[in-house]
Amino acid sequence: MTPQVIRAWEKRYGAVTPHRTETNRRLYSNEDVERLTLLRRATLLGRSIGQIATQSTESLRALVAEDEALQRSAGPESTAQVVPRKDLGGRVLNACLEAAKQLDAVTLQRELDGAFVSLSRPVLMSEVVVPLMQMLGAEWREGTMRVSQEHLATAAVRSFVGSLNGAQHVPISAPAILVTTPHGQVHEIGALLAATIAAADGWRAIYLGPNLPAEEIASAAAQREAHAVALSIVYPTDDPHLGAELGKLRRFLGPDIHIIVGGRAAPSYRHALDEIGAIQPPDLDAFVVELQALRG
Ligand code: B12
Repeated sequence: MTPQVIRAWEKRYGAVTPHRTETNRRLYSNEDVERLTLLRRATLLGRSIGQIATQSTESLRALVAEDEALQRSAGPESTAQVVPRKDLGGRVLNACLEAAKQLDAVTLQRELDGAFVSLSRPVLMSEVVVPLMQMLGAEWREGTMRVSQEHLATAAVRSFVGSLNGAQHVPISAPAILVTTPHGQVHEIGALLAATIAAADGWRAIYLGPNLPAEEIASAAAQREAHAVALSIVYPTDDPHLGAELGKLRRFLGPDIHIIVGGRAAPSYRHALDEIGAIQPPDLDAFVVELQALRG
């Protein structure tokens, strides 16, 4: 299970409630692990997570035992009929990775388009797009994927997520949010995802592309009367110029425009981000919560 799925099951369905350390890290008990395992097995057998997430561990054990017995008694022919609906995201993910390894952009695009039709937008993001990017990075790092394969997949995902942005109709009166990455930050998929999510939440999301100097972001914000600016910071974690760039951005924007910052490297710049009063949601689910609070 990916961390995204575990967190979504936790937040959206209350499947487990892990303890927290003083630094707010999650600590899963043996029972939490057992619950997640049982829930995973049950969803693979066709159960919907929403219907079973809060059942007691004991009744989950019984339910899984019953479902697995049923499946065994139906024989191997029946497995195809036990449609792992909830696991569609996982299947698409594997198919996308395989297509990337085959350098098959057509299949990759088709898988993403198919998932767009079958899955809700948050599930599509949290169970397919984000884990796909993370797995591409991991496989590249581990040497099981070539740079060309990763680049092909990134290009396909970039154009797919970009097309989702264009496809959303938002009233002209909706508050505007500019989305970009600051100067020196070239990884843009996080920003694109943030733009898609903001648009789905009813914002007029204006994606400016990556790697923009503070003055360009501020001038675009003035031109489009933006309520907020969202930035994605992914790599590197130690850019000596980024703190100053963020300070400039706050000065140019003035105090009233909200700055929201996410991305895997954002916590490395916490000090500078705190200084400019940036909202720092740890993930895209928390981003939605912040967006709703700002609108409210
Ligand atoms: C695609 C990719 C590239 C592409 C980017 C193309 C593009 N147009 O974006 C290219 C090929 C250019 C590239 C280049 C490099 N990359 Co690269 N890349 C990736 C990869 C595979 C995906 C990045 C991505 O889009 N992630 C998806 C986002 C959505 O995930 P995320 O950043 O974790 O964000 C999460 C949250 O933080 C949140 N979020 C993100 N943005 C925002 C914004 C807001 C407002 C909010 C609220 C939330 C939010 O959403 C996500 C889900 O929760 C990652 C692997 C990975 N694990 O991410 C490596 C990775 C980031 N790259 C890495 C490296 C090392 C490089 C290079 C140095 C490689 C090289 N030797 O040349 C260069 C650096 C280029 C540069 N000048 O900076 C490393 C960084 C390691 C580190 N120390 O941090 C990674 C992690 C790969 C790895 N496993 O080692 N890369």
